Amino acid sequence: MNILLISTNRNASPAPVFPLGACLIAEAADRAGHKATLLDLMFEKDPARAVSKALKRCRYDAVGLSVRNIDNNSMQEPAYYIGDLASLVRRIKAGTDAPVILGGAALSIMPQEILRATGATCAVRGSGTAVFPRLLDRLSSGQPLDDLSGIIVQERGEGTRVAADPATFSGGNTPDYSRWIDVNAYRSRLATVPIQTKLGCGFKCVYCTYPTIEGEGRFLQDPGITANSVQKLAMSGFRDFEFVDSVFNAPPEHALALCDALARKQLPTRFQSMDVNPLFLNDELLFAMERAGFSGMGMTVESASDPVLSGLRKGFTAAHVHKAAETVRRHNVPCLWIFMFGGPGETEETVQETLRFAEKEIRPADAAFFTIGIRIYPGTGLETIARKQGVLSLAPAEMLAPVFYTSPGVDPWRMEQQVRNSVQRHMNFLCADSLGFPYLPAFHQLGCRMGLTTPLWRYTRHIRRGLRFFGMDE
Ligand code: B12
Repeated sequence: MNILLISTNRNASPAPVFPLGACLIAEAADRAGHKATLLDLMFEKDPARAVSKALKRCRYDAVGLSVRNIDNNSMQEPAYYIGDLASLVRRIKAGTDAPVILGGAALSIMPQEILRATGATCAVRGSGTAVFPRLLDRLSSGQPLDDLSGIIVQERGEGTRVAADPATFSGGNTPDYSRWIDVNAYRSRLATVPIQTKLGCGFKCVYCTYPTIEGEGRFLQDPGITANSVQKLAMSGFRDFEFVDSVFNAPPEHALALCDALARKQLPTRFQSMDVNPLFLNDELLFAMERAGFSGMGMTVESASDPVLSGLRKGFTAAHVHKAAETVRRHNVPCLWIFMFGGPGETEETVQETLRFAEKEIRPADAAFFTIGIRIYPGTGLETIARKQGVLSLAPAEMLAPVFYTSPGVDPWRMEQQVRNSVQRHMNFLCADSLGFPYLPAFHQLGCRMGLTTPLWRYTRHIRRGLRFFGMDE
């Protein structure tokens, strides 16, 4: 079959992200004997026109859309992407009779709602590398779709989520990017190359969708295979890699083995992961990360206060957070501390406790990133808590446009003031809405031209001082 795949993500904040999922699906279709073309909308000036042009150029038998984001998870500056997606589907249907198939992380979270909002033919829930070729076979032979595992057809229930097929995962989890997308456009904006080293998440954080997207079981990629993939990409000029696993250092021995395998390769590369868990952080792992060439890590502690950590079911305590800060201070890997204010159990005192931690324990050269309010997704523990507390009354089907939780134990306005005061006084602190500020994409391009390397948050205090000098950082 002749397949058009469209990567619909146009969000360039904090940086454009390589469409890993879309490239993997294109390669899976290709391997199955179909002819796949990938249209990446990330840098298209007029995406609607680009789609119409593609549909006029060629006759396609199926159109697949990769949908990464529903929204931007920000209560302060919410962005919602499904409205644009619906317009895009309408435009595609006006230009072709081919079935429109949706897939991507967003579909794993709320498949029926997105199908209903867009009017697409069907959706794939979970990994598509094994399912998409099967779906194409059914389409080409005119067989029904709705009994195929992982496929959701409008208004016929939630469908089963398909776990990724380990066989497909271990064989082909780093696509040949240059074949599918404009890699230079990504690199010139300091985008990192995503690398997946495992699948699944066994943690029970109340707000999180990762177990829904990837499954609760765990499949670990052989570190030697990952290191070989990185080496291959390094040989074609890629330098900055980012591990996109749910949690990088769980299980810790897998992360350690991976760092050792990468260090042995002696590559001119830099690595990052935005999801490091304080529970499994120790000197041994940090030494290994230094040897492998880590240029940054995100420590997703969310809070430094026990009532909130327990309310969020993070599985660690404030003592672990403090210990992680001591460990980080003994090493050279730059660290972005990530906090989420307003979770179950949050009060004015717990906000103060977390801010005190950030102000005292985080090195000035490191950075802290604060979000306020937590996006509630259907099916999560947070949804149950919010309903019990009377914070949420919308039906699950109405939760596609973002809805946020803040603890009834704290006045949201007061909490925001507390956090903003701290950000005002500490130039290495960032709020979620700083990422939405209009200069960020330009900063990335400028940074790249100046020879700066990612992650740019390492320069937070310098950038903010510069902005403050020009009256642009209040
Ligand atoms: C790593 C990650 C990041 C990294 C990305 C680094 C990088 N270089 O890529 C960083 C930290 C930068 C990041 C940022 C953001 N992220 Co993020 N991120 C993730 C994470 C953990 C993994 C994504 C990934 O690469 N997965 C691996 C690839 C292979 O999987 P995949 O793309 O989903 O593709 C598979 C399937 O979906 C399917 N598939 C994909 N496309 C298609 C198409 C078709 C036709 C078919 C059939 C199947 C199919 O098959 C693929 C292969 O198995 C996910 C959560 C998760 N566990 O998925 C969140 C996630 C995608 N992020 C999310 C969000 C919201 C964001 C931000 C908006 C947050 C913010 N406020 O800054 C930004 C947006 C960035 C941007 N420019 O778009 C949400 C999106 C859902 C939502 N709520 O809207 C997720 C799901 C997390 C969540 N909160 O639930 N993110």
